[in-house]
Amino acid sequence: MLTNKKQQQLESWKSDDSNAPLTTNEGLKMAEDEHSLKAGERGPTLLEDFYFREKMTHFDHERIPERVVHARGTAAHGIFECYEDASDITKADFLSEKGKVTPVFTRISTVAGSRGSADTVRDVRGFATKFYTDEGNYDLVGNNIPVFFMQDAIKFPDFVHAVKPEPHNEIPQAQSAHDTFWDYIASNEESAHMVMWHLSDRAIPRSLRMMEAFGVNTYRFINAKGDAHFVKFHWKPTLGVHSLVWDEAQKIAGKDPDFHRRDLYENIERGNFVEYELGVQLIPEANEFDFDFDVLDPTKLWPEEQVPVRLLGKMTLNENVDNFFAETEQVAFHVGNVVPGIDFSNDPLLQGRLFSYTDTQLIRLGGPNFHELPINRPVCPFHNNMRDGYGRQTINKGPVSYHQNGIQNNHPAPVPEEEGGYAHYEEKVEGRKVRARSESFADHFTQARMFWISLTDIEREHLTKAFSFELGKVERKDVRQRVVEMFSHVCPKLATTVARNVGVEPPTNDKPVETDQTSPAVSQFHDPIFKPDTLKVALLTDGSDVTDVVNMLEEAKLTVETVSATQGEHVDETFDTADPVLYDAVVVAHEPTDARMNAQMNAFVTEMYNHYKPINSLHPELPSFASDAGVTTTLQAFIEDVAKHRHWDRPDALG
Ligand code: HDE
Repeated sequence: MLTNKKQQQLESWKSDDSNAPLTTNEGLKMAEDEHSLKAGERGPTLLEDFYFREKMTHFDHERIPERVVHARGTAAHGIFECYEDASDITKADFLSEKGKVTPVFTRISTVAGSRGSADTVRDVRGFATKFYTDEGNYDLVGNNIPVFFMQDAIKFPDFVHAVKPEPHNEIPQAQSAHDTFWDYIASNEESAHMVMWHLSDRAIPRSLRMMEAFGVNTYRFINAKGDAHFVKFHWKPTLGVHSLVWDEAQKIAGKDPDFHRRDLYENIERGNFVEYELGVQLIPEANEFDFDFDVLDPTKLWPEEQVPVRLLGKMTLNENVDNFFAETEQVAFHVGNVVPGIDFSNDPLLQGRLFSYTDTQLIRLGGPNFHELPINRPVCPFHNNMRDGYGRQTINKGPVSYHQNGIQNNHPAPVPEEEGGYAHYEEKVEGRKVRARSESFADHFTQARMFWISLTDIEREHLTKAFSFELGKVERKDVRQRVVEMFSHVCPKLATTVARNVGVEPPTNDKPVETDQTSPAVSQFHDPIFKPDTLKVALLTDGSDVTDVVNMLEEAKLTVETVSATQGEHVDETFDTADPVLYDAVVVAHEPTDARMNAQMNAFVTEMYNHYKPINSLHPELPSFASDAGVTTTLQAFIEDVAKHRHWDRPDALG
């Protein structure tokens, strides 16, 4: 098991209770934990029972508010390794030396659902990383979609109210397919670009290990000479970008609501460590106005063809948490946690986020000392004159808690910039105080259309279906009509198809916004990475030994589970506990032993077919399919098919 500086720090906070006597929180050993103290065996419980009181009081208080957004998440520890000295663009120390290793903790989340909601809902995924650098904690708090629903943070509470379950009946959970979300969209055209991504397959990832992530907001890099670049951050998964299909995603939400967190946890436990490369897009400050979008507008991406991504290093998630609450739940990210060499831009969404993250931790984690929780502590020393408050742990010595002071020779003392002290970038700013938005933020459809016309046919088909599903769930006809009208500016044909599917009039507008600009990089099929590694195969057997087949598949780095009618020595799951939606591919190893098993196998394989997944049969009896795309009879051919994930050339598939 790998350890790092942060892991070592956390060790001192860990408690191994496995062989320990039971005590109170004061350390008193207890002789009993079955019965409360009573006046007589059938009598009332006595107030004197300090252990009962302590146990019950602690229990009564063991819930904290869930995150107002991103409540459902999962996390892992890891390391970030720097590829090269990037001091030409930033003086950030963790990016200054080839091979330099920094401990990290990454939490990946859905946005709208509550803590107990399902993993595979259609939603944006949050992707927040805390780098425990030698210069203090740096938090990169991003999403798996490169743009956002709005341009100004003041609209965030409205948007979140609209997407969350409706307030009168708390329905639906973790879904955008309802009236208030789509009413918000139709009333706020700046969301058009983000909605196109939200309806794309990016919003239903196959695995948290197989999605890109983005910093979204525009930040600044500053080097030691004081040169500044605008910067956008990217995470690129080494397993490639892959998605579920919608029918499958919905079924998984019931069959295994923990599908994504289980996949992440189990793969790390198996030693299949999870890798993402960190990249940056850079625009020198001098070129701020050279683009047909405003570099500060968070509803716009910087096409990778115009501003290439430079890779700076790789993150490897290699260790699961020991305790979900202490680590995953109590971790507190903040976009304002930066290190020298990284600064902010005037992106109005980012500016608002800078306020919100500390503010929300104060209520969620109960006071101003959340930075002292083990998971949040930096690995470098920290000293200042902030004192007291709920749950304070540090025991500051001496009489001084103020600056300037003479008693301690003015310590803790500020550090000059040349010696590593953080100094804000001295951007010149002037303007009138106005509640307004720049005219350069006014175009809401060009990049939405650019996204649409850059997708492959399959992606466009999925997006059209997603639109029809989502709007199909909207009860108010006028909302459906307004959405169709709005998206006619992206593509009148798309809007007309959706209008027909959801029973409203075709849009009156028949001309899309004028652009033929494409950005092939936005398609997840552009330059795809296809590997069989870690994909999960169901091996349908009659219960007998299939070690040879398992070995061969595992040699190809696949994960294999045997499925049969009943539990047994060579069986991992039964047809009762397994389900085709939980696997990437299926091998039928044996003939069914009876009619019931025949029906179970056929149902299993047919579902895999409907979701475009590779199918292999080592015996000739298979249901007959109209297309043999991704249907093989040798394991070698099957492994190649699995690497490709889905086989779309199945016109009769229902998924
Ligand atoms: Fe967040 N966001 N956000 N957000 N966000 C929170 O902070 C907020 C935005 C993101 O795993 C909250 O600790 C505002 C964009 C992630 O713990 C809160 C605005 C992006 C996480 C908050 C945004 C994000 C959060 C809730 C608009 C992608 C989960 C709990 C101006 C770049 C972090 C918390 C974790 C969490 C505010 C928009 C990413 C309320 C005001 C854009 C990944 O502070």
